[in-house]
Amino acid sequence: MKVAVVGATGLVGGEMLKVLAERHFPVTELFPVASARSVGQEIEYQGKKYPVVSMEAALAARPDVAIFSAGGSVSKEQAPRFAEVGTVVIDNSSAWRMDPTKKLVVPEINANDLTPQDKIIANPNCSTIQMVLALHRLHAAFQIKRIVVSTYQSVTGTGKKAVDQLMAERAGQTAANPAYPHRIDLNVLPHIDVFEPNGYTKEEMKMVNETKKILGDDTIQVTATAVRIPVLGGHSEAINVEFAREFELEEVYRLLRETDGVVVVDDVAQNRYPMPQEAHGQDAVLVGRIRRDESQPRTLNLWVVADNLRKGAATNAVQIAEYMVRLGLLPGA
Ligand code: 2RA
Repeated sequence: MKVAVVGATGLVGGEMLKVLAERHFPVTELFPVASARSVGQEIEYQGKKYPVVSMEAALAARPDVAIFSAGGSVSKEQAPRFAEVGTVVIDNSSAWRMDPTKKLVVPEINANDLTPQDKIIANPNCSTIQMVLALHRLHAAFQIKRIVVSTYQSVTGTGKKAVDQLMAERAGQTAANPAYPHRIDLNVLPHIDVFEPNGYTKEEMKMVNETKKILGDDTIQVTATAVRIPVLGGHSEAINVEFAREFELEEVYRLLRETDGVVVVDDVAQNRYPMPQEAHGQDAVLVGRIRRDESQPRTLNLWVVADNLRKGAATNAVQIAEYMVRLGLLPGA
């Protein structure tokens, strides 16, 4: 496979390269793409150095697959150009996620919807991926009515600038080029992405809208509060979910244990519950603190943690590419 990684010098791009190598994706030629100021730099992939190339050079090479993680405006403009030359684009930005003509895919849930006609495939938002992966088998069994979710998100979701800000503040310095409008170390910001006219942030509305699209059910009600915390390892979520049908807790445990990509970490007697430090570097979505909401019927509380750069971004994208290879849906397959 000829593979282009667009946004190769970013945090997610770096993780994409790591995950492609770890999962032995059949890369025959690699085109790491970044902005003009990075062209000519080298990146390492499986012990070999590759020059960072321009968008035009990658496009001219007509890769079989291009994994984009370079922001919405780049994707909006460039993904159709790659699709036109026959490349399958897997896009990690929000540009195409809610486009009704594009699939929004978490492979364990809806990869079966992919067809040879899908040339631009959207990778969902990190905080949505981990939530729907934890909930989709429960939805099939008990029918979700409403989700109330609060997130505790790692600064890696913002990118290198935010990691630098956190580390500078932790070292007692002021960040030269801060990513956030406030200090993040020793602080908590109820603000991720921009505010919308309805008072919610874009991140919160992504959780509302993407959940319905991935689970294929517009009746699911979702309300979200997305919060940035001074953590590096992964995103955490407190999820309160109300079902239409009654459930037994034993059945919930069984379904979660049987869910591909989910690991139940729930032994409070031993102080075992998911934490970002533990999720860091793993592909699994960790689920714990599983308990009935005693304040209302048919309602469950969960605590869900995942490495947002891996299952929340790179791993999910590479899994989509693997699926396309397996089904012979990539041009070079
Ligand atoms: C964040 N959800 O954590 C974003 C990254 N896609 O800011």
